[in-house]
Amino acid sequence: MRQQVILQLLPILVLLAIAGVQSFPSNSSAAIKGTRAINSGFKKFHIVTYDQKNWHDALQSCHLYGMEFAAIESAQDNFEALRVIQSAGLSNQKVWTGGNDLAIEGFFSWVTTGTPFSFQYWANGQPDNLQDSQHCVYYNHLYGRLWDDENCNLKFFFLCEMRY
Ligand SMILES: [Ca+2]
Repeated sequence: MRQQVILQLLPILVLLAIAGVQSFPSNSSAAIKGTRAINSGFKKFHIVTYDQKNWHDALQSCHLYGMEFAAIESAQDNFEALRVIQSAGLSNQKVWTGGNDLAIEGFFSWVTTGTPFSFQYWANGQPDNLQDSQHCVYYNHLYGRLWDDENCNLKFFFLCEMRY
C-alpha cells in the first residue's frame, strides 16, 4: 500500500523537480547558491554567503564564478557593496574586497583593474600594516564596516563583481 502511494506520487515529484530546474535563473552568476547581488551603475556586486576564503583563494573563486574581485571605485560602489553585505545578513562579518598593496607597500590598488584607489573608505588609523603583514583590504564590522588592511591569509567572506 505504502509503495503504491509512493509510485503514484513519483510522476508528480518528477514534474516538480523539472519545474524547479526550469524556474532556476539561466544567468550563471545569478544561479550561484547563496549570493546576493545589487547593481551599482555598470556593475553588480555578489557575495557568497556560505564560504570564507583567504584573499588569494577568494580571487580565484570570483574567477571560477565568472566574475571579478570587487573594486570599490566610487561612493556609489561603496554604498551598493555595503547594501549587498547587509542584505546577505553579513553585517557582523569581515568581508574581503579586491583592494591590496601586495606589489608596493602603501600603494593600494584594485586587483581587477590595476587602478590605484581614488575613492577611499578607510577606518580611522587604517591602513596600518600591523606587524608589516597586512596587504589586503576588507570591510571591518568592528570599525563600523569601514576599510582596514589585514593579513591576506585570513579567511573572510568576499565580494565579487559582475561588469556590464
Ligand atoms: Ca590594519
